[in-house]
Amino acid sequence: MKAGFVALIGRPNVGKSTLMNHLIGQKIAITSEKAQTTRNQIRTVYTDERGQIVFEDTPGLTRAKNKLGRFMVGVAEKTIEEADVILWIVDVSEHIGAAERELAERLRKCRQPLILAVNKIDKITDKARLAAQVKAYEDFCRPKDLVAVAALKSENVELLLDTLYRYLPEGPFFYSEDTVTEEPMRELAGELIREQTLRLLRDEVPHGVAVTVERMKEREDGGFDIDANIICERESHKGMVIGKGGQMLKRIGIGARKAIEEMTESKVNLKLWVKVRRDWRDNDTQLRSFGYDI
Ligand code: GDP
Ligand code: K
Ligand code: MG
Repeated sequence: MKAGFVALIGRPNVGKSTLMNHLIGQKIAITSEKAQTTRNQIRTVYTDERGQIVFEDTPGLTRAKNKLGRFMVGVAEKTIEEADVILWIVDVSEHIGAAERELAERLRKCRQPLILAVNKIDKITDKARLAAQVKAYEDFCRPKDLVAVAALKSENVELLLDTLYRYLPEGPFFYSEDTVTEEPMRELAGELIREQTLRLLRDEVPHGVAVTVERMKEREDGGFDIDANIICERESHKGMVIGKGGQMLKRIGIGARKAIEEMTESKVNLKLWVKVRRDWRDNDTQLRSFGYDI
């Protein structure tokens, strides 16, 4: 049987987390149109008759502006070192930029096979233009193998799995056959709440948001009671999270509850509080208390 680790690498917003969710066929990693959505490493497991693939989603390797940023870059570096195969994801609708040049430089030092996933092919309808863009990325990235995909539509995701298996080593499984992730349920719930803040709030606010789940208790009837805090960096941000007459917090709560109900396949009763912790992104103690293992 084949078994190994695949690191998903690429600049922010190319669709790494979306692709991982569609590769395993389940939503584990949160996604949004904003950079820095993924902060921690998220590991998921795909098992079929051919073997087992452990995917490691990463925060993008961006320039760090604070301690949280430096932590995120460290996570990505460690993931690259531990991988058997590097899966580099690019957005076909964007031009090759400084981020790709920096990544190419970094990945040149890697001994592992480099597979290129050219994502978002649904965004270019002109066949000739699409082919030209794919070719440009291939010439630039010089991968061992290439698959053009549309992660959001699960297009060519099977083909990508076939390709990854080809480059994985033979070996025993790392996880039981039915493992999809080892992330604790309450952490996934916290991420789904943070995802709503990313989707509903203006840019600068969610980048300074952390979510802590204080309580996640299963009721007798199988539902869950959840109490969570939305932590922000400033009083002004707290005001925006709550919104006029509490409207924004209500929308965040409704969206998060639906997402957690889908994940747990149970009824959820969610209570949210909003708190301010000044500049927590540069505070070691607070970073740790919010689950960033620095
Ligand atoms: P990450 O930062 O690389 O993890 O990117 P995300 O997975 O968070 O995705 C960034 C944005 O791109 C989200 O709004 C996704 O819905 C979108 N996206 C991802 N894959 C595709 C795709 O195949 N086609 C299109 N049109 N959008 C996509
Ligand atoms: K994103
Ligand atoms: Mg991501």
